[in-house]
Amino acid sequence: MKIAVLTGAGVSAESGLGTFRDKDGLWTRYDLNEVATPEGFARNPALVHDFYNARRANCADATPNAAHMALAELATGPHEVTLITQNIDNLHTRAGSSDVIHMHGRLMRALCAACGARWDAPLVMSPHDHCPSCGATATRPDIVWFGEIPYDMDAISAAVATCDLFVAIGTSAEVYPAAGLVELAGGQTLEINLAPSARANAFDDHRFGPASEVVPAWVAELL
Ligand code: BV8
Repeated sequence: MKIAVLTGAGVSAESGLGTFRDKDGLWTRYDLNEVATPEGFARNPALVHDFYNARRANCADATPNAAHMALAELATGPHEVTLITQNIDNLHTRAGSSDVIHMHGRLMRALCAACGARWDAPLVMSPHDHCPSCGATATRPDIVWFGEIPYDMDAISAAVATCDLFVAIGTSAEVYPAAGLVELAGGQTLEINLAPSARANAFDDHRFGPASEVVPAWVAELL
């Protein structure tokens, strides 16, 4: 089968990386307008760098869990798997998945807002960092903030529209265009989550429970 998988923060929750909207989620502790919008970055780049420096440190200390490992194993079988993630952590790649589509960017990458150059981010970024290409001090985390266009939308739309099976794992389906991909899905649709998401009714099938338990069991069936 052609399988398109979309993951969200729930797949990394059991690796100790907080989700956004659950109890004590990131957006309950930080104002997303301050730390995850281009306007917030323009107002206070130091505040935004501190926010992502803390998440980069957490990510460096975290390890992939059984859900990440199972999705990497799924791609080694007979099925053609496209792995799309809303997550900015690198746990899918560290679990062995290749060609992961990071539609909202990557914590471990830096971007020059002046010339568009990209490079591996240092653990700690600051507003005084110079771009290694043009020298400007306009460096930012290579992350898609609210109001910005997600990355690789053409490849994502094509993979979802032509798949036999679309699976959303660990996402609340509150943020668009990611939450609308189920509408685009050409084949069967399955939601794997701790609890029904905001778009649960749009899916044909559902499996509820912790990703580290439900995803390996589902992958074992497919393999
Ligand atoms: C854009 C990077 C134009 C930063 C992120 C239509 C309607 C309404 C609003 C809009 C709309 N279209 C656009 C908008 C505006 C906005 C939006 O959607 N706002 C929301 C808040 C209403 N969207 C945008 O601005 C997007 N850009 O639209 O540009 C455009 C339009 C069309 C086509 C092209 C361009 C840009 C959005 C990207 C913003 N950046 N992240 C950062 O990470 O700091 S979004 C961020 O939140 C995440 O990346 C993720 O994408 C998103 C949602 O989070 P989830 O991953 O779902 O996490 P959440 O905590 O919400 O849920 C966790 C789930 O896991 C829960 O369901 C829980 O039950 C479950 N769970 C928990 N533990 C476990 C578990 N499941 C299994 N096992 C467990 N152990």
